Amino acid sequence: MAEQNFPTGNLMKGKRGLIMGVANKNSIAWAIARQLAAQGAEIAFTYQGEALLRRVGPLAESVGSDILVECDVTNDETMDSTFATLKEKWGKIDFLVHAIAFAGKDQLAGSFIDQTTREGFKSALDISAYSFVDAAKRASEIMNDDGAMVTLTYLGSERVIPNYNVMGVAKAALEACTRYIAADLGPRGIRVNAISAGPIKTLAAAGIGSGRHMFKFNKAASAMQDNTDPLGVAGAALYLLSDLGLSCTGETHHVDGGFHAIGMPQEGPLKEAICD
Ligand code: NAD
Ligand code: 0WE
Repeated sequence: MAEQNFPTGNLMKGKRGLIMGVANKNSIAWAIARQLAAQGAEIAFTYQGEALLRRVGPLAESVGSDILVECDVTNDETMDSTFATLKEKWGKIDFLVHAIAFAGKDQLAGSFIDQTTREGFKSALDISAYSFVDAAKRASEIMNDDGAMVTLTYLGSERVIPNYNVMGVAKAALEACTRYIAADLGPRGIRVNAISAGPIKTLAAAGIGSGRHMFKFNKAASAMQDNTDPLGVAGAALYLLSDLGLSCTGETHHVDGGFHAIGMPQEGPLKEAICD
């Protein structure tokens, strides 16, 4: 497998954890997995369904993982069996990565009020926000007292992004869940944070209609005038999941080239495009 090299180290040596949300080599969860593995972590993976095993199996194997469990977060039995497997094989864990989101395709195009149905709303919030509460509860029951959890979010929670629609509402809930889970587990020394990544070309970002425009706009309007590198997201996850992250909890940390910090972009290509 031709993958970028991560500098090796031992920031995660002796730590074991679960990564949920690898679909293929472009998944943000996979960049995180490689970064953690390069620092000595032992990793268990879940995959969503039989079809993804063909992709996730070889990836898991390449980082020396021997725990690979099928898990659909809407199916309690698969959640039960995932955490039962971890308890049986390892007893305790040290970290959890949650990188899961889904809304019906019909919800993610057009106007928010027209497109958002009761069922679409329920399912987006269930899969993209409640699943973190559920996984965090189960993980906390087998987590060592200095453990840590990370979830992935997007700026659409704080600001309106065209077509992101109900996913923005789900991410707002996910970030609020992060703070409440952090408060519950804080007394045990378990830290819980979210990383707000800028747009990255993954399976989840592939299906979106205005993709080309979105990547171009983010590049032009961000502080760094570039798109988000998944390696930066993986680096942030390493910080938050290792002991480097001590005392950081309940936080939503942006890794987006500074896009979130900009009110009006510098003069440049966007000005050229708007003014004549
Ligand atoms: P991805 O498609 O590689 O990962 C999404 C994962 O969600 C897949 O592995 C899929 O199997 C899983 N999933 C969906 N429904 C599920 C279910 N019912 N049960 C179990 N798993 C389920 O895409 P990604 O971009 O790496 O997404 C990972 C996370 O990062 C998501 O939370 C996403 O919202 C977030 N994020 C992505 C971007 C981006 O631009 N790609 C930016 C910010 C945040
Ligand atoms: O969180 C996401 C995407 C999550 C996602 C993607 C899909 C595509 C396929 C959730 N549900 C689905 N459902 C499908 O049927 N991102 C942060 C990436 C993303 O998605 C967008 C974006 C960005 C950025 C959708 C519209 C506008 C911007």
